[in-house]
Amino acid sequence: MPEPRTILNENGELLADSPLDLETIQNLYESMVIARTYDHKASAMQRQGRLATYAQFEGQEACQIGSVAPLEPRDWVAATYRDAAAMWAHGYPWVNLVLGRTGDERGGQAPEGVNVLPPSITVGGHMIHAVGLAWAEQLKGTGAVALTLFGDGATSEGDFHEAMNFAGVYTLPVVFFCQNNGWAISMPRDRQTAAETIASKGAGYGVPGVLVDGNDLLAVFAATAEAVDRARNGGGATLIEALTYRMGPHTTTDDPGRYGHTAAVGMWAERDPLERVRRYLERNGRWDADWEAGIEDHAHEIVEAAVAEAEALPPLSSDEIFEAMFAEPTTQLREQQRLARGERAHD
Ligand SMILES: Cc1ncc(C[n+]2csc(CCOP(=O)(O)OP(=O)(O)O)c2C)c(N)n1
Repeated sequence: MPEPRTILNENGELLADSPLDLETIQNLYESMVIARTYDHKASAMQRQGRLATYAQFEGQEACQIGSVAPLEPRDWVAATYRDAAAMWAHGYPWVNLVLGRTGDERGGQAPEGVNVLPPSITVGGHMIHAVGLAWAEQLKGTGAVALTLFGDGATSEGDFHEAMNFAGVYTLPVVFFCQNNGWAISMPRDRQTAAETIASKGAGYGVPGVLVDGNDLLAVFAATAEAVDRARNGGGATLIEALTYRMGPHTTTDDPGRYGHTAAVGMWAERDPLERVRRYLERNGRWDADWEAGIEDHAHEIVEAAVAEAEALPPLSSDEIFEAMFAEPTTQLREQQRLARGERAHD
């Protein structure tokens, strides 16, 4: 197994030059703290019956915050049910993410100008969308790129092949970011593919593959920044495999104690992506307990405000539910809407 690219080791020491200055790292650390605060809050809300099924991302914060950080607002993010932090980091409001988990259709609508697709529940389907967006941007000559995040399990879907192949042939400005978190529900990574690494699959499509330490914010940032730069400058797609671990269950409906997931949690806890950055900042005189307490308070304020806003919204009427999906509702939806109103489906 080749060694993944690492810049910041577990003790918070640099193994190579940092791609970012200390102030930017402080800001990204704060984003990771906000993301984790949201993750804990959402899990608790699900337990209280205030959210439907929730997919935790604890342990994957460096992947999600670090990969989005090199993007410009004009770039696109197409991600999954587990990628709330990445979506938020590119402008998708927490309030929409909360709403989405209550089944409220308004959660799936990004505000105007926020180039983030709603989360894909269909494993792998959104990679195709990212390629379509990248193709459109290429045809328009805008210089915008698309970043798509997905799991190790998604690489076994036909969509992965189609997306990678098309992106390779058309030299599209897209970055494929695989968060290899060890599991696809109960399916371990070694049952997912016989390939030594997922990154190596890029070769079959003429797309460079990069293996990176997914719990290292700086390595994730550097690898993605290089891939984004390449894509923007006409060099085409890159496949990044970020090695990380899903610290919690697959979702709040999963019991990870029933398969081999839990044994590795302790080892991965020592590689916590936040702790690593915290140590680095402390070594460089940029972290102390007061500063931490301040950003944690701020994180709670942000998350609680989003929850309060989402829960204060009057629910959609049954009529509005039918309007939420398409600009022009389909004939079937119109029919269902008429039925819900108590009208006859057909005249
Ligand atoms: C097309 C499709 N098949 C199956 C499922 C059921 N399912 C939901 S999540 C999941 C595992 C996905 O694993 P991975 O891609 O590694 O992402 P992770 O959940 O680990 O982030 C499966 C099989 C689905 N949502 N969509």
